[in-house]
Amino acid sequence: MLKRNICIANIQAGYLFPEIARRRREFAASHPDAKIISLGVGNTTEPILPHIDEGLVEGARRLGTVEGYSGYQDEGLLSLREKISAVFYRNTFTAEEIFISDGAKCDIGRLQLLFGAGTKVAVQDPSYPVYVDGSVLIGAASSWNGTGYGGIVYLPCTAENRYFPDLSLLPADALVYFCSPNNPTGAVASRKQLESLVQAAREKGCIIIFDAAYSEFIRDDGLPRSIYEIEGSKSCAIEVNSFSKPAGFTGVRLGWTVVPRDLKYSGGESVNADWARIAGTIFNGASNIAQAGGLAALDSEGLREVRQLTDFYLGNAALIRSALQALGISCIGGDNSPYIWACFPGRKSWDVFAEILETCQVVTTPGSGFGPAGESFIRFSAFGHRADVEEACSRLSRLKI
Ligand code: PL4
Repeated sequence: MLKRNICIANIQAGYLFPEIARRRREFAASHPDAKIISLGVGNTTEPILPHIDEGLVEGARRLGTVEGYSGYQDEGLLSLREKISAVFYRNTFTAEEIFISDGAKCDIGRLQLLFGAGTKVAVQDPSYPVYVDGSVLIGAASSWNGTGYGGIVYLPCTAENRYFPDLSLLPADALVYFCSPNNPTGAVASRKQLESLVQAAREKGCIIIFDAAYSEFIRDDGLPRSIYEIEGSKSCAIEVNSFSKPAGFTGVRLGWTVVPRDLKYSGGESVNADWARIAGTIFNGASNIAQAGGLAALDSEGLREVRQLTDFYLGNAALIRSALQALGISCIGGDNSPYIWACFPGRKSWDVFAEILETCQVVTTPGSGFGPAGESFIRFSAFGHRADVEEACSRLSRLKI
């Protein structure tokens, strides 16, 4: 018989979001009349807007014609890679530096193959659980010690440091995950902060995996949307991004990863060449229908729809944030991000999660699921129909804070 992979044995309990779904199902089974509203998982709810939808439909229609048919597209449509470079990076990358994916999460998982089991990993604490769980699965982190995983360096992001980590804690030669706008805190790093991150990474021989999945929610023009706005970042950063939230593609599945040619390992080898090798070996490309939709999302009408959709969710976020503030609950986020991070001092996150579910029949996400520094926090997601969000906000007043 084969032995179980020790990395899987090391991983703690269930993945956060299925665990929330399990508790929701359990509550629904014992409260069959409850009208449960989810402000939990960050899953889009609004229909894909017409121009982008037509791009998808047209992409599917073309497959039914001799002239328009296409098969495997391993590295992604050239036109889409060029369009991404033009729209997001002022044409500063060649198509060979942009890799089309089936979503940011999938590439976040695969990227660790570049570095392997012995890699030191540093994460913002709290952070999107895939960074840590993915590191455990590849063997870069060891077993759970009660508050965190051995081998992971947690960089606390708290009210005291205004949700930007103390970079003196960053170890040398580490892979560092950084997400801005941040999931779950909703904090957005300033240009100065990202400059200090890039400087620290370069000095310490680190590589940053910059997760920009929420960049289209930034409304403050002074805030950077990409790590590549920072000088020197091409030699120390990979960026992942996604069509999921800006275009409503959570179910369609489309994203991209930028691996600059300037990025090198300590031995001088090209990270870009290795990523092309890995992607070519274990990934067969994103759906060509999804890519047609992605192209539509990046022309002028598509970008207008992206703005309309993200404005809608930001409108939800503003409602949630003011409902919480009216109750005297201190929170951040929600202005340049679809997440609101609310503090319940002295309480356990899972207890507050249970209380909000019981009292308001609203599903949230417990902050402790994002890391030790998330304890006593609750994340509210702004992805929901407007009427549901309004109803959830009015029910929150039932809480006895
Ligand atoms: C639930 C910082 C959501 N089942 O859709 P993708 O793969 O292009 O992007 C996923 C992603 C990447 N980076 C960040 C994210 O927050 C997300 C999506 N996160 C959330 O509620 O935190 C959806 C989570 C999904 C999952 O496990 O990712």
